[in-house]
Amino acid sequence: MRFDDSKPKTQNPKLRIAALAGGVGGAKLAHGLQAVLPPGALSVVVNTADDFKLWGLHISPDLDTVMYTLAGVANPQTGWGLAGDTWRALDMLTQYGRDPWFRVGDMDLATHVLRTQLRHEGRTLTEATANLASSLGVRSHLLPMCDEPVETLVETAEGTLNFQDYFVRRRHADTVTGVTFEGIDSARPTSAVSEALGEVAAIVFCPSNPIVSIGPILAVPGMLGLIERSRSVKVAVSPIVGGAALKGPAADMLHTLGHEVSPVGVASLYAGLLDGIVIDRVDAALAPRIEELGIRVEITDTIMNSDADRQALAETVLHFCGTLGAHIEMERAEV
Ligand code: FO1
Repeated sequence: MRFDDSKPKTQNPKLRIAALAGGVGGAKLAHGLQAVLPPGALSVVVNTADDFKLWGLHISPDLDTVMYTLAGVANPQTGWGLAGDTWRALDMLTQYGRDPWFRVGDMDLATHVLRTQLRHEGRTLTEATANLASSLGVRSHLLPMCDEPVETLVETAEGTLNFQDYFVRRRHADTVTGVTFEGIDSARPTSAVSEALGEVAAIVFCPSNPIVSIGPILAVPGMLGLIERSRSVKVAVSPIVGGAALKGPAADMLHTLGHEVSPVGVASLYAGLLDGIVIDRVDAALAPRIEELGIRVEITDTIMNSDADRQALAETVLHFCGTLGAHIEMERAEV
């Protein structure tokens, strides 16, 4: 069994790209980037603050969403879980009188069982992830943001809720008045993450929720310094299009936490870190306000309904990085 697969291996570091991603939206762009870049050129740093324990298993929803998407085996309807999965284990739990509120499929269960076993054997989350991803044939480097446990907690009128409790069990219906990342003070970027963000041509902030998906990655002590010191071009793709989120509760959360629900609000959250931001055509009129923040703007179609959309957006992002000074080598995408 090999556990060193998390190290970026492409020869020339200038040709490497790092992406920061949460779940479904981030996974789609990462998939497009993987398709247009040479094998091994992409490292994806993934949020792990959504991780939690269920039925005694270590579940890493965002890592699994990105892993299944990059492996081409994700459920196309939900974006999370596996295509063609079945629910017999959950049916059995129901027979035992338990509430299977978190829909773990039978094949997905194997991922959580093996991750939990690898962790019990003393492997870090980074090592366990590399093992799972390489077994599925993922040709990019899938990197947890840190190896220490971090847990997103949301403040609501019902009290403080664990993220999955808020997001899945309660269907993100509660108004969020605060967000904290428990355990973040003890977290550190892993050596694989430091290396991946160090000498790269570009760092891409995927269109994931800026508060609860990209937010925890940036909150890991030392992460901002790594990004700031990296001499790469830094570009984000706005997850807010026409005043709404591409998926999930990002728009409501931005609003209740006092941010503008627009690409301007997203750009303001990342201000000081970004060279550029890619926004949707429907938000074109906002470009001058973003440029006032010292952030260059690229306008394109950002909704990814197909593999072709993912690759087209990835190519636009990489060309934009090129106009901002990054040297990037693409290869013809496999469709
Ligand atoms: N999201 C849901 O909305 N409902 C589910 O039952 C659910 C199950 C699930 C199982 C495994 C997995 O890896 C992800 C799963 N997700 C589910 C998605 C996930 O919890 C969220 O999308 C992310 O945490 C937010 O990025």
